[in-house]
Parts: sequence; C-alpha cells; structure tokens
Amino acid sequence: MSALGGVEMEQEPSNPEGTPEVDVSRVLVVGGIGHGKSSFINTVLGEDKCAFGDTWAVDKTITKDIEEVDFQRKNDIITFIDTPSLKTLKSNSKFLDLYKTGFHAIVIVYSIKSYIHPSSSVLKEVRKLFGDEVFRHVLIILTCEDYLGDSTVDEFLNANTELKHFVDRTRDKPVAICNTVEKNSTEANEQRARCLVYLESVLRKNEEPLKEIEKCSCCRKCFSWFTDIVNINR
Ligand SMILES: Nc1nc2c(ncn2[C@@H]2O[C@H](COP(=O)(O)OP(=O)(O)O)[C@@H](O)[C@H]2O)c(=O)[nH]1
Ligand SMILES: [Mg+2]
Repeated sequence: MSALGGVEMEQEPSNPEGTPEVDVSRVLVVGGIGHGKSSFINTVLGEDKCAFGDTWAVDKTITKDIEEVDFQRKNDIITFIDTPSLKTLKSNSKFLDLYKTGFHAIVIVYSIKSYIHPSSSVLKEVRKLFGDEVFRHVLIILTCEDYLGDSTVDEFLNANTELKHFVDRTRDKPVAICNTVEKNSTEANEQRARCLVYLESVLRKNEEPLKEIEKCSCCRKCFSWFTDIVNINR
C-alpha cells in the first residue's frame, strides 16, 4: 500500500482486530533552530499544535524533544515529526527508533530571514545522517517569505549557492511560505494547499520510506575471518 493521501480505496483492508487500516505517512521536519519548523507544521495543520517562539538570538530551542503530531485527513494520516536541533538527533533514542521504521518524506525548513543563523551546516548534517538517498525524499520549505521583499525565490537561491546546489539535486522546487499569516485566512488556506500538493508529490514518488540500513550482525565474525585469511597468506 502506498503512503499516499487522496487515493480512493474500493475496499478497506483490515488488521487482525477487524478495524480498518489507514495509510500513515511519516514526515520528518528538520532545520536550524528558529527557522520555523514548528510554525510550518502549524501552518499545514491550520492550528497551533506545536510550541513555537523567537529564540534565534540565544540559539535555544523551544522544541525540547521530538514531537509527533497527527494530521488526520479523509483517507489517511500524515504524522509530522517536529525536531529540536539536528545535531542532537543522532543520539536521540526516539529518533533512532523512528529512523528504523523510516520516513516517507523529509522536510528541510530553511529561513529566508537574513540575520538568522545560516542553515548550511544543516544541509551538511542532513546528508551526513541520511546519505545521498535523502534527495529522493526531501522537500525544502523556505520560511519567512515576508522577508523576501522585492527579491524573488530564484534570486534568493542564486545568492545562496550551497542551498542552490542542494535544491538542484532534489526532485521538486522549494516552497516559500510565511508562517505568520492569519490562520484560516484565504492566504493561509492557499499556503496549506500549496504545501500539501508539494508534500504529496514527494510521498507519491516514494512508496518505500527512507530508513536506517541494518548493519551486518556478523561483522565481528567477518572481520575475524578476514584477519585469518590475511595471516594465512603471510
Ligand atoms: N516573520 C516570520 N516569522 C516566522 C515565520 N516562521 C516562523 N517565524 C517565527 O520564527 C520564530 C521561530 O519559529 P519556530 O517555529 O519556533 O522555529 P523552530 O525552532 O524551527 O521550530 C517564531 O517566533 C515564529 O513566529 C515566517 O514565515 N515569517
Ligand atoms: Mg520548534
């Protein structure tokens, strides 16, 4: 079964307890502190479920730990996974458990606001953590569109070469949004719809989630066989 929303099912499959199974897509949301990860989730949900706040000046995260927020739709559920600093994820047991199950999409939230901490280290961290497979699963959300002023998204990308190179390897264009528009306004509803169209495009292309590759459990043995062979040949 795909991780897609909006797909009409003729007959709903059921689990052993007889309750209908619902498609669940897990969407990991990462990015620098204060770039608007939690606010982005709230924008898509249309309500403030994730705590957010202005702490960029002191590099302190409002989101203290991984938080899963379900977005219940007609035919499926999108579980957004809000995160604190990306650097802490490698040692976060909750993250490591979720990574074993896999993520259907990874949203990198990158702020246009120029004086905020740049996200280039985040792009490096993301590649280090997930490898080049990540490009198939990434959607880049540019927050603080309200700070674009008289420039365009393309001009912003051209001025940020590292981000531009990263974007060139992803399958979809970045989506620029403003998280501070009034919830339920026409503009807010248009933004939600746009984010979901792009997110679904990533989900549709990836039936298999991006997950941690199991390490060979016999590595110690393999290594001892290898050293034996090397010693025999001496
Ligand atoms: N002007 C503006 N402020 C934003 C935008 N997105 C987030 N913010 C503000 O930036 C601050 C940090 O947002 P938050 O979602 O907590 O960032 P996180 O640390 O990445 O989760 C908050 O005060 C938000 O209101 C945006 O698109 N425009
Ligand atoms: Mg947050």
